[in-house]
Amino acid sequence: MKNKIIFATGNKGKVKEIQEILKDLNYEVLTMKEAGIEIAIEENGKTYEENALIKARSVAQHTDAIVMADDSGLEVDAMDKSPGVLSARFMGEDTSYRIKNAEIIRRLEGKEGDERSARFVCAIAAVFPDKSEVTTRATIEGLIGYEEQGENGFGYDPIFYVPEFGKTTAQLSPEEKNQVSHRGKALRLMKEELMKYESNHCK
Ligand code: ITT
Repeated sequence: MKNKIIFATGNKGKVKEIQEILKDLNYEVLTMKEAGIEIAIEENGKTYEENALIKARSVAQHTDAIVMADDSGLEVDAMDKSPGVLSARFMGEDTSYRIKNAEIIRRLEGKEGDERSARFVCAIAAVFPDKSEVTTRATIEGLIGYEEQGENGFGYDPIFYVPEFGKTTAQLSPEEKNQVSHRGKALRLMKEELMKYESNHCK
């Protein structure tokens, strides 16, 4: 039987990406819902790492499996790096991304080129069965587009333009996005941490 990693997220867009990126591991990757852990978590940290740890620790209280969590966001330089850690709550958690994306485009009216710079940031936290903890972080740099483009991905992807590809992250295939994204890179760093944990604990 495979060991389990429980991912403390309720975001379906993240789940798809995480399952794909971790599929080569010799672990069964379950969401907290699939693991039967349905708890409300208050994300009141000030940083991505704090929030990722808050989520992972909350779920780790209910299991002895490895628990991981993702906290991520979009930083728009012309908006003082907001929405940042508040990306899910920007204009209200239930507001559609069509409206949120339109508002960001509106706030950048008159800005050109590098004045539209932005990045996605992702912190991944892990709580291991011995309760040791580790976090990783990665980013992807881009520009805010002038209109939504693309149907893939989720959230702010349709307005996040990556100059190297000449496309938004919503126009990249899921495989291409995972290769270059904040989440793909942070999760691959976390895979290395997992290997270190295994080599120290499973002799
Ligand atoms: P969980 O806490 O349950 O994981 P959440 O959606 O509340 O889900 P966050 O607090 O980490 O997650 O919020 C991150 C938000 O940042 C997310 O809802 C998106 O709006 C945005 N975001 C993060 N990564 C993104 C990506 O790859 N593409 C598009 N938007 C992204």
